[in-house]
Amino acid sequence: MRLLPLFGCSSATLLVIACSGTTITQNIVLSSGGSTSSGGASVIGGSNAIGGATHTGGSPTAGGSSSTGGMSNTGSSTNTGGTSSNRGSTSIGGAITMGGTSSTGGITTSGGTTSTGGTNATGGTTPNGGVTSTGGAISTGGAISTGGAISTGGAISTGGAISTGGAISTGGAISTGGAISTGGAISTGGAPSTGGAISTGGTSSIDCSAASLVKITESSGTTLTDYQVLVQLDTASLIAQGKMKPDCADVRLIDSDGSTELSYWIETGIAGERGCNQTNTRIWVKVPTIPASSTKTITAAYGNPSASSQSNIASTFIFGDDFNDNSLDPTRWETILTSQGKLDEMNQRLEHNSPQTTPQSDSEAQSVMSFTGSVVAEMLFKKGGYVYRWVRLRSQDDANTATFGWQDYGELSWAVILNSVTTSEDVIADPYWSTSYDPQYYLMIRHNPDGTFTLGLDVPATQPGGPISALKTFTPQIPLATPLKIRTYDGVWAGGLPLHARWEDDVRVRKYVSPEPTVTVGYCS
Ligand SMILES: [Ca+2]
Repeated sequence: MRLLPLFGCSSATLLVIACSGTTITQNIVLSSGGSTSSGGASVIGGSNAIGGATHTGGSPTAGGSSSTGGMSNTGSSTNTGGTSSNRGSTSIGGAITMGGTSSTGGITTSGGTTSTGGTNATGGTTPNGGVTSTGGAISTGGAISTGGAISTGGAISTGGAISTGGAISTGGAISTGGAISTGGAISTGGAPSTGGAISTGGTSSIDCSAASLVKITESSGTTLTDYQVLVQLDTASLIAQGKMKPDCADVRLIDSDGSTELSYWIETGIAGERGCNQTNTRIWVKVPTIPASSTKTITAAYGNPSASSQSNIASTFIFGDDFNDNSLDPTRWETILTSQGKLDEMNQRLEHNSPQTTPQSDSEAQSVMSFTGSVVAEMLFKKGGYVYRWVRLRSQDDANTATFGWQDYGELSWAVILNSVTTSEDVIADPYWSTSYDPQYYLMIRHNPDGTFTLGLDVPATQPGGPISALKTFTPQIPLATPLKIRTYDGVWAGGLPLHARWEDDVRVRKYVSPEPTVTVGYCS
């Protein structure tokens, strides 16, 4: 046994150093190597103190200039670390715990009523703060941090006033917090919230340096699973600010757990108007679960300069094909050709390339998959001149069908066929409109929850003859259990006028409820 110099010693303090193999049961502040040491009412350490396997402090405990805790370290009502204080594998603070200049927490650290870190404080795997927990000049929390009134934190920080329910939280990757939340990748918080990749709840919300907050509100009263949600993001601004790659390849959609990457697809649109580097980029994301009548928050994250695009139409939708690999996928499409009918996936789209013939040449593509329930089918479309064209969501026998139809000379009508009885009207009655202008269309066929169909088309202002926007709901009801497939048709005959490129692109089918979830995005200011 040897004695070390006292510092900060109270008058009644007795200093004892427990050497290796020795057990001391009273008034221990600094113990070197003993297997078990228990402090008395008041204990103050020397310049070097090394705890034994178990160290239990007295009422006030003050560490020396260097203090290393044992495997298990339980503080008293007051516990003050020295210049350098390293906790053991388990460290439970007393009513007041103050770290030294450098303080490294153990695997599990539970603070007392008041816990103040030193100049450098590194939390353990699971630090649990007390009523008040203040990090030092540099403070890195553990993987999980449940904190006191003030908590500066680790990867996940749930805590007191500023972590969870507390006042201030600066932090880790995820922080759920109190009145003020500053910080990590995700922070859900109190009145003001500044900071990380995601911030929810504050009066001022988000620092979008690495992500934007996407709040999804379900109001149909149904818990939605694998539901496709449209997130509209101003990527032009983010790219201009240097926060996102110019090709949007770094965009990731993260579920509300803060870590699960979700399938997404960035729509391109006609002439790229809905795509990357636009003020209203349309990103579709498949959300695994959206609880009924509630709001959940996911993240649109970005900013990784080495990221490559994960945009994928097939994994995001029930059914989807962007035709970008220039090889028609027989697991997704079956083709029906007559005469000299020709259908090719080329130029990153599905092209109808039948020549003008007698008899007429037909080319059709039909989805292998069929769809039941309430769904929306959407695509880009180009009629391509003096040909017959139609696009349908149809039963196998065509007796129950929702359809767009174009005559060879250009008249456009739409219809719903119920048990082979057709209800139709003209969208554009001018029989020469389509051959005169030949624009690109956005087409939509929706099988509504009540069994009716709504058809919609849009021609943007940038296209010949645009803008045109039309939406029509037909009254005939086709049961939701009826399996329907997407089918597109092109028919060419010898006597027609010159042909143009005829194609479909970005064909996809998604789920639908009414009303659809609303989505709001927290943009950077
Ligand atoms: Ca394409």
